[in-house]
Amino acid sequence: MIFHVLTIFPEFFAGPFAHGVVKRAQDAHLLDIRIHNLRDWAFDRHKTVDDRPFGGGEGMVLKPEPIFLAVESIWPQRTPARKVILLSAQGRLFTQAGANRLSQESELLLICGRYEGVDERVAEHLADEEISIGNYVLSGGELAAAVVIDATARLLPGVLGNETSAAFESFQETGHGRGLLDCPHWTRPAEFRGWKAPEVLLNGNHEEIRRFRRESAVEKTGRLRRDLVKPGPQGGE
Ligand code: 9D3
Repeated sequence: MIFHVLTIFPEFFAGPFAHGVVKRAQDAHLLDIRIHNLRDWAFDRHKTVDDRPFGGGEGMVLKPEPIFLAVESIWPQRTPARKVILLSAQGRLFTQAGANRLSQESELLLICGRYEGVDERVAEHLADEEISIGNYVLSGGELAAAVVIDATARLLPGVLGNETSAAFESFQETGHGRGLLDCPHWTRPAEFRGWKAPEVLLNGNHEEIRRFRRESAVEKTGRLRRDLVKPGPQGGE
């Protein structure tokens, strides 16, 4: 899978993709991440990519011209298989289902918003989708792009050893049932600073272990993620 990333901070991406699963996927040629500097498509003396918002107000807005030119030069032929995604705070919420869907694509171009936002003509006439990674304010789309790429890349066949996507379905949710958090985990030492790992996990009774894991997943989901158990008002923090 190929990811293009359009950004005014190309250096930002040296870190997030240089380690772990995403690094290995690139080394194995299962994943190719191409970073593009938006300023390469700004042709005035100062390589201007932003301007003041019409109607007044705080901050600056990314101009449409460099963004359209960049996408049209990265993809001179726009096919339905080449989807453009705008990362913005106003986008549709990115979820695991969204990662699954994107992992079926062969080539994506992610546009990272910055400043107060991006000229709306990009969302209306260039991007196929507008995505946000959560209900909090970031200072730009770069961290969001790294999140989307990480969550999507680890689903690609071969990346985690999930060779067939069918076999991987059962991998996605733990065996504890859909919509629950994963169960808590412990490792050695069996006792650390007086805190003991649950005895049941040490006794080798796999039926009991399965029941304990399911119950602890249900308990923790209810305590930390009531929203996954039942809808309704509940403060996040
Ligand atoms: C509430 C007025 N503005 C904040 C002072 C709106 C705003 C503009 C620009 C909020 C965020 C941003 C920059 N954020 C992104 O580009 C962004 C983002 C995010 O802020 N949250 C979650 N996902 C994303 S994806 C891109």
